[in-house]
Amino acid sequence: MSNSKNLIDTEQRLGAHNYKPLDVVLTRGEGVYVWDTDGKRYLDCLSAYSAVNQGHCHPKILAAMVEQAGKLTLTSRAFRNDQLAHLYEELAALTGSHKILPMNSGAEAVETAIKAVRKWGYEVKGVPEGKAEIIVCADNFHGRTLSIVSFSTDPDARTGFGPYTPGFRTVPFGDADAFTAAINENTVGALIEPIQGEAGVIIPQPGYFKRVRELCTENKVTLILDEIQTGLGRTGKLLAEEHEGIEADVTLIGKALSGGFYPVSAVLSNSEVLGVLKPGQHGSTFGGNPLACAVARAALRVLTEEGMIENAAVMGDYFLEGLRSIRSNIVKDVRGRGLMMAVELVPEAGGARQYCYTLKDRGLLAKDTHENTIRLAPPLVITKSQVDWAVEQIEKTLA
Ligand code: IF1
Repeated sequence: MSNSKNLIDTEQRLGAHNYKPLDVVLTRGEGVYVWDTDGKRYLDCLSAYSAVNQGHCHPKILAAMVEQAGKLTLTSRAFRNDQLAHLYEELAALTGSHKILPMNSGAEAVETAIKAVRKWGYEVKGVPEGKAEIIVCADNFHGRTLSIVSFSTDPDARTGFGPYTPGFRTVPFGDADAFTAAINENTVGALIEPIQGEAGVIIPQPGYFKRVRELCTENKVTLILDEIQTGLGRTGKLLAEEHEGIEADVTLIGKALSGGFYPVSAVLSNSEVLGVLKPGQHGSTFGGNPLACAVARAALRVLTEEGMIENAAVMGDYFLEGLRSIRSNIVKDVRGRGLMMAVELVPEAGGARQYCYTLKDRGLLAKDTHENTIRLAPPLVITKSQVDWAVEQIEKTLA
């Protein structure tokens, strides 16, 4: 029995079965490539759901991590550390945010934003205690906590986990009229993904976000954009909101904030919303720790210094063009922005998963979503010849 077979069997025997991964056991990564335990190389077109935008094991992020790990890893927020202020400054300069709250996972950033806008609603907007409402979109994905799954519309994510947290109102994604109708005097916030990832890379019609922005401003509703997946270069801009010509009141980032080395997330906002949180009202043992901050600083630096955002824009256009040129009677739709792309297959194709297995055999890793969609999101350091090679494998697989 091969080593990978043993590892898979052990995982199956001892691990909770809350995932059904592709049966490839990875042991090493560098740039756009990962290697399995048999030494086979793959082009990674998932990038850990956009957490490794900077490429696997980026040497500069690695060096920052190793250096900081040998100096100081964790102080808790009971004391200060000499990395957090620098991360704040660099994030503020990059994004124009006035206030920042560091957490770890993406879901924690989402929870933090929900707590802050509710409190802001009571203390600043004057909503009666316990009445705050937040507008969310159907087919959202914001994480796995109880409050977040309470407003999921995916039965797998939600069913069986009640009782559910109240205070959320669901509207169809991309429908500005429905959004308008959902606003009332108790609406404190709207939580939206600029592009819905898990739903299958769904990009709303031009003008939708402009209208949402106007409605939020007119009605004193805090616009929270979940850029945990779309942010930090993935779509060819630092933040996906830039494609829409708008600015959120609260922006959530995570995943690539550490280049995949460590869970680091952050809530970015104006002073008014995060300003309502006073000492003792929110926190985390690990949030803002010096190791996380040092890693995040390096991850942000390489993203900008090495031109990765521009590369994502150029290679994204090129990759999409390549995908659109594929002649196949099982392709229903090709869509994407920057290097966040999807190929949707016709239902008669029999599901995207089998094609992901064929792609794996050809040396390309991608993940199916929603039965019929292959999601493609390589690291932002991908080159033109690597895109050519990827398109060729996808073409051969779908032809
Ligand atoms: C899993 C999906 C992607 C996210 C957005 C918050 C979070 C995520 C927009 C929470 C997380 C994940 C988690 C991962 C699968 C992945 C995913 F398919 F489920 F939807 F990326 F597309 N907001 N996305 O995409 O961040 O707490 O996980 O750090 O296995 O659940 P987290």
